[in-house]
Amino acid sequence: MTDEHKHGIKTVSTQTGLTQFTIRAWEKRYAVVTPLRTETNRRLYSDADISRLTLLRLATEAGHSIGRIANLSTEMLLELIGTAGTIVQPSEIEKEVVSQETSLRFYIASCITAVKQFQAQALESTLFAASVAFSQPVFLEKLIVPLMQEIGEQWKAGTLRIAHEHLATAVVRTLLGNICQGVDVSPSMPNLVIATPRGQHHEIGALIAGTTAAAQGWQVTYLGPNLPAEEIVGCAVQNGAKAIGLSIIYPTDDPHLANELRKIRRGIQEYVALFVGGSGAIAYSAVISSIGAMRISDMPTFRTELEALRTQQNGAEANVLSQAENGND
Ligand code: B12
Repeated sequence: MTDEHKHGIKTVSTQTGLTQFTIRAWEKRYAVVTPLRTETNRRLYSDADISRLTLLRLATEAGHSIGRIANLSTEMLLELIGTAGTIVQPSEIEKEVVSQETSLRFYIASCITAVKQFQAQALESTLFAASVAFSQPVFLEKLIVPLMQEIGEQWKAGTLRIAHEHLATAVVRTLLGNICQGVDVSPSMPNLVIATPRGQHHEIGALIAGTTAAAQGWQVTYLGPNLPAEEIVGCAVQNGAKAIGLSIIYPTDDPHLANELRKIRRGIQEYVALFVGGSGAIAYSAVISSIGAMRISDMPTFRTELEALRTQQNGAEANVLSQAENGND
């Protein structure tokens, strides 16, 4: 048995949206995936198997017969589904190089279709398949962000209802929360507290920042949206956090927010870094720079800053502590 093969058929059924009967039938007739077997003959599947089965479900739902597509590679399946229902012969597909953009467009379109039909499980399994198919930065920045933006645009235009947006947000929130908290991090790694300040209710950006930091090895404490300064500070102090990440999206003219940010800065040690990101942060640039916080405008910069902080941190903290000890003498 390998580490990759860890999912029982029940989990695979939930994740892919296929019944256990269909999974067994496709395996037997078409060998679409080959699960490992335990000593007691239970099937065990890998993440890649789940991704493949999800694509096969999407392709069959798009009208392709399983018998004709069962042997296609994952890339070919993506291309097939991207061709709006035309059955392309494998030999033709092989000639094509499937670009990442095509795959991303397909996944986003599949997600929007699932949202429009209120199919939470299909949305979940499509996103899960994408999270396996792409690297984490690509999954977060080129799929989740544009997907949420598209949902926002369609909501504004009236082609999606508030209920559609709520369903999508609930699924994305749970998925990112699981990824963020599920990363195996060494206890010796520094702690980062992530939240959105009081009055800020949009939390997906904060979750993306948390997930990004967790992937860099940080221990992330995700507190969720709309938190008073005292609560963020209380958590950061108790955890001995080395950094705090805040997300600001909307509103961009809150008269109380500057004071909340100042309270957070005053409540934490000087060596604790304060990062502020999100599309609305620019509106608070003046206060962000006046309190020595860092406004982050993209995720690559966040990754670079986190890495620099992680390597510098030990020395800086030791200095502050030794100064404090000298002062106490
Ligand atoms: C989901 C959603 C909601 C949900 C939020 C639920 C939740 N739990 O998060 C709910 C229903 C609550 C909501 C409510 C409202 N919303 Co809304 N919402 C959205 C939507 C569709 C998605 C938000 C989102 O997740 N975006 C995707 C994230 C991933 O992008 P991002 O936040 O910019 O983050 C990126 C970066 O900025 C960065 N980042 C973000 N935070 C941080 C933090 C750190 C530390 C770092 C390093 C980086 C970083 O990371 C991300 C990746 O690059 C957006 C559409 C959109 N374009 O975003 C509208 C949107 C933000 N909402 C909007 C509006 C108008 C509202 C309401 C006023 C609607 C209403 N009439 O009631 C209310 C306001 C609620 C309130 N009290 O504040 C507008 C805002 C327009 C504006 N800027 O002026 C938008 C843009 C929709 C639109 N097209 O009009 N909304």
